[in-house]
Amino acid sequence: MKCSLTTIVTAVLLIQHANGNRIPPFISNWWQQPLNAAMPVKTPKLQHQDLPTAEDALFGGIATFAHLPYEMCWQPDSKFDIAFVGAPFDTSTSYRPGARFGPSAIREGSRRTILSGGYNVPLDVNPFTDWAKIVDCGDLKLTPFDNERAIKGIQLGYQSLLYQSPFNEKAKFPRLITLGGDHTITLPILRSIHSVYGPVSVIHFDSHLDTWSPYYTEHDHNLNHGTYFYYASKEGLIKKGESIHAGIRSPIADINDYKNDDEVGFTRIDARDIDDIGTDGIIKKIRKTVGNNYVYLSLDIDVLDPAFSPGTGTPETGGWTTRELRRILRGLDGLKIVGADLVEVSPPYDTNGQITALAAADAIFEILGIMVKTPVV
Ligand SMILES: [Mn+2]
Repeated sequence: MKCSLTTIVTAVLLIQHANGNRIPPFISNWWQQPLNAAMPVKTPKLQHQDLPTAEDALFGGIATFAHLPYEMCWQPDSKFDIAFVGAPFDTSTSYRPGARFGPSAIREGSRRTILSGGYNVPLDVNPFTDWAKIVDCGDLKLTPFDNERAIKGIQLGYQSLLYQSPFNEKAKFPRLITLGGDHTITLPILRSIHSVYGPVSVIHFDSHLDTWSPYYTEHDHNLNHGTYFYYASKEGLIKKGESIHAGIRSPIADINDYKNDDEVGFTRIDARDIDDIGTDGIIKKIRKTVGNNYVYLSLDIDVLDPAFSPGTGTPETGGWTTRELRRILRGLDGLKIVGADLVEVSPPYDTNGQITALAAADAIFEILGIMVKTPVV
């Protein structure tokens, strides 16, 4: 059969944005560039300013978090204040795998956010256009065949970013927001964080304790997404008694699990506590626990009820809503957040409405806002 294929697709968005003067130079240089520089030469009727820019491409382009510029962050001359990095690792998962696809899912879930439209009303900040240079470094390269190698790879990759120069004098070290990945990734991250800040308070949003002691031996072979805090505590990476879980509700063997959790060094807020003390009571308890310490914030998306985050490895009913979680996160405004991760997004179990990916992206939007508002020096 003879076919004639003559399909011509031309789509040019003639939208001009006139708010460039609010954008710091390191961003405006990037996002006001025409997407196709060759276009004006061949189409004389179009003016440069009529051409579509990256800002117009809400649903186009290669996904970075919130359309942030992609940066080759491991290059020696790379400078940034806050960077996103993906850790696509899920081979220490105990139940449903798939979180290796979390980083790309979260970036897809963040497409709705654009840099100039990123004003956070309750926090009164647009994190993207404030003082900080924020970039997306892409993902760490992690093998699924050798967990020990992958865990070392996370620490190596993360730590080398941590020691890059900040772009702005307001920061002493760059700060990273890691997109997981199963929760095991938090251990090599905390090892890196410790090399800069010493022991830190951890604010851990999760339905699970993740402090369980290894069942069989003390070797790293039993390092998994339910035991990493046991190791972190044992290695002296966290401030014992000044770290806290929020949203706990998973099944436990018996009350000894909580006793073990006490020994590992955590205070607990159960998910159901919200019925008695509300979001404000939860915020107060978190702030009282961590005080003025350096804080590492680790957020397992299963802290949300599965109605709001079905796409996760180990869902537990009876969790918080997205609105409640976002309010609690904003309540941490002013704390010295030295780094954060959002883990356990498993897109194979998400809906085709991307509920989980959206919740993850928006939770990060709140965290990013408070990180920008409070530089850590
Ligand atoms: Mn969990």
